[in-house]
Amino acid sequence: MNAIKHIIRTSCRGCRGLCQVLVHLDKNGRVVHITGDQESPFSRGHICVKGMRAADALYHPDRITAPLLRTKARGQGGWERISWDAATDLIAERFASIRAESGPEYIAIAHGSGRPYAEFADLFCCAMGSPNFVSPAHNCLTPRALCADITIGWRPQPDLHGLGGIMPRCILLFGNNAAETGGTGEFCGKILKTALEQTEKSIVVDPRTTATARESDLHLFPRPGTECALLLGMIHAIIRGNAYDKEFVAAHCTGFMELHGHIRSFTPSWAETTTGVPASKIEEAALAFARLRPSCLVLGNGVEVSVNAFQTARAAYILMAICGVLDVPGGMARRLPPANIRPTPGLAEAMLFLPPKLRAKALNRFPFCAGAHAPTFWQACVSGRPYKPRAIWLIGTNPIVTQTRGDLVSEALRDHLEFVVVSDFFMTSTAALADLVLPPRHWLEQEDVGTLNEAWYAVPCRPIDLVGEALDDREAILRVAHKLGLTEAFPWKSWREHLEWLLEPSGLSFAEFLEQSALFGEMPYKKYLQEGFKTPSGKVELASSILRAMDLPDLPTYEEPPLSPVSRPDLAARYPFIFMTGCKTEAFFHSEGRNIPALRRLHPEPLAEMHPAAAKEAGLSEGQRVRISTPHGTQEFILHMDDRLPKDVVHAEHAWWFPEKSGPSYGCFESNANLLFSHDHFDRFSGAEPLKSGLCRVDPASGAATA
Ligand SMILES: Nc1nc2c(c(=O)[nH]1)N[C@H]1C(S)=C(S)[C@@H](COP(=O)(O)OP(=O)(O)OC[C@H]3O[C@@H](n4cnc5c(=O)[nH]c(N)nc54)[C@H](O)[C@@H]3O)O[C@H]1N2
Ligand SMILES: Nc1nc2c(c(=O)[nH]1)N[C@H]1C(S)=C(S)[C@@H](COP(=O)(O)OP(=O)(O)OC[C@H]3O[C@@H](n4cnc5c(=O)[nH]c(N)nc54)[C@H](O)[C@@H]3O)O[C@H]1N2
Ligand code: SF4
Ligand SMILES: [Mo]
Repeated sequence: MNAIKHIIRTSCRGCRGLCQVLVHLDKNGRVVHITGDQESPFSRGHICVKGMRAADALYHPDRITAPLLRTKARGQGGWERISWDAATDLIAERFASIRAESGPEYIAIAHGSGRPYAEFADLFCCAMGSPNFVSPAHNCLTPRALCADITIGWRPQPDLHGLGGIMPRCILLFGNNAAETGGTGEFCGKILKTALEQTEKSIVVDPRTTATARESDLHLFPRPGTECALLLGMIHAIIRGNAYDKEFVAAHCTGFMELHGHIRSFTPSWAETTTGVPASKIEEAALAFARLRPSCLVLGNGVEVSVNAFQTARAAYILMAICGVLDVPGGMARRLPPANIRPTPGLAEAMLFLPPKLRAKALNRFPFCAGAHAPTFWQACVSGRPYKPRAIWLIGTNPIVTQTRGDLVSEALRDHLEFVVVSDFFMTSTAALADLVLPPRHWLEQEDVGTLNEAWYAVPCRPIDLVGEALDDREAILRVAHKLGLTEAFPWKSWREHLEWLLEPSGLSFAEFLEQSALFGEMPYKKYLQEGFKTPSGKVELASSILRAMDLPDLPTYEEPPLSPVSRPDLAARYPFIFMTGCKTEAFFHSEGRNIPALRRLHPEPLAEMHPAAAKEAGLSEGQRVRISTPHGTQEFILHMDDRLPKDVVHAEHAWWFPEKSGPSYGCFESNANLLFSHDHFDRFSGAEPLKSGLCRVDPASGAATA
């Protein structure tokens, strides 16, 4: 093993988290290994296998190291290396001519999940005048974030760090497996585990028995997709049990009387009928949450990919509010970022570049979905209705496998869009259909002021090593923006200059910032006593005036999933299992990691999981290749027995492709869970898709039907 010559502290960006890590280098400055930083107040030594193996992607032999221009027909391979200057010239020229000929909305920018370049990508899109920024946001974080904005005026974070000197007495994990995923908030798995060890009552609401569920004090197994009903039953139990915080409700909430009337019929017994969770357990969970204050509720992606995404979040925020846990120590905190650094301009600032007449051109039909709605966007590319986008720059996303109807996405990229640019480390199924592929810097190559959604700290990200001509995504965006004359939105000459601008109020240069371990925000609680809540009434709106003004129901109701044994008994006869997809696994970040041998060994095949008893009944055995069919398609997976699942539920992993197979598809149409959904069903508020509550059947891959 190589001798370690240096250790450099930096911050991992291998998922939506931001763990502080130590990178161990040899005498040539090459990364030898990466460990967790025990001194980090945020991640306290945590590191996952993706973080540990990050250098395997950095130095991967297949990594794209220079801009590549297509020389043959789309998808036929044949790439020519070109300079960054030529590449950025080409993008600027094509975008400028399409904007002049057709209008800015004909150009789209797509990005992936929670990436540090997302703000720059949105800003660039809006600055060009296009409302069509495309992302997984409709299925990830945005439904609950926009719901928090209209209900509370800010986005509550579970106070698992106990910054006010008090830890939560009750933690309710709701469709969230953050011990393995880190979730989408400002805490990592280790912080959650520590908080769970200290709490008096841990409650997990999850159809699967995750490791956290197994160790919890109370585990509720709702039928997938029904958790909004569960929350309504809990609110009923709390109000009927007189366990709500009357003082907080009287002083700081509107609409309690309407809620009181609305909730009357949503008894725990009603919720039992819908969710399958015994009424007594619903009451136990509700009363524990209300009485063991401070308590916190951690929402997750399990309840967000649902036609109830927005209403589930509404019910969850109402529950927090009536229990008086908003912005109290150990409850649901409102974080303030460090006051002495400027925030990177976010979506709100980006939208200032879009006058209402351009906003209205977004390929989006949902009121609580920002930018374009991804499925609507891909449909428009193929159908030309209401118009046909002409160009797209996809930055760090692989929608052929991560979004529904990859067949449509692929058709749009291959046959319809006139100009396709992809920024990615590797030649993915999506990148293989591009005209131009750009190599971004990996987090081990980036310099940054690292922050997260609603976090109260900023940590240094130091460049460790650089491979080939990789360029930071944000530097690439800046260069194209400047060539298009977008200097009002992008006044910084370079990415480094932007970082210096962020830090200016602190008096620190970027070099000086790198000497710090972190910058902290203050953490005063109960800020609403001075500031109120940023809603139209200045209070928490249990009944929402914004929804009422939009002619939408102002109190949450439950909608049965469109494909369920209840809504479609006719289909359930042929598709007897409830179908969940995309519970995240530790080794992979969505579609990433399949080409990293150390990660792939941990998880070599695309798995479909079912209970051993159900498999036995169907005559299926462990490791067998099976066909999963839904009314929309059939894909193949390897069967894995999982006694953590209910007998009537099947789970299939999402985002599989096979980099070892030949391009351009790299096997992306073989085990692609997202080909098993249609574009017929969406949450009518946010446009979220029911990816964790469908119907399916399972057959052996070779022939006869068994299920
Ligand atoms: N290792 C790894 N970490 C990741 C990611 C990754 O791909 N890999 N992705 C990141 C991203 S972008 C996100 S959004 C987060 C998501 O992280 P989480 O919020 O933890 O989301 P999931 O893993 O999708 O699902 C969480 C849990 O919800 C449960 N669930 C599924 N359906 C239902 C339901 O109908 N009701 C209820 N109550 N529960 C349900 C699942 O069984 C699962 O255990 O993870 C982030 N972290
Ligand atoms: N069926 C089903 N589908 C789902 C989900 C589900 O639960 N079920 N979950 C959904 C969720 S929550 C999300 S967030 C989406 C994620 O969907 P995507 O964002 O499309 O997923 P990723 O696999 O993270 O795409 C990342 C690509 O970006 C590249 N990349 C990584 N870092 C960078 C970088 O810094 N710069 C650039 N330029 N490229 C980079 C990687 O190599 C990879 O090819 O998937 C969704 N899809
Ligand atoms: S949890 Fe995320 S941020 Fe932390 S080490 Fe793993 S990949 Fe990196
Ligand atoms: Mo996500």
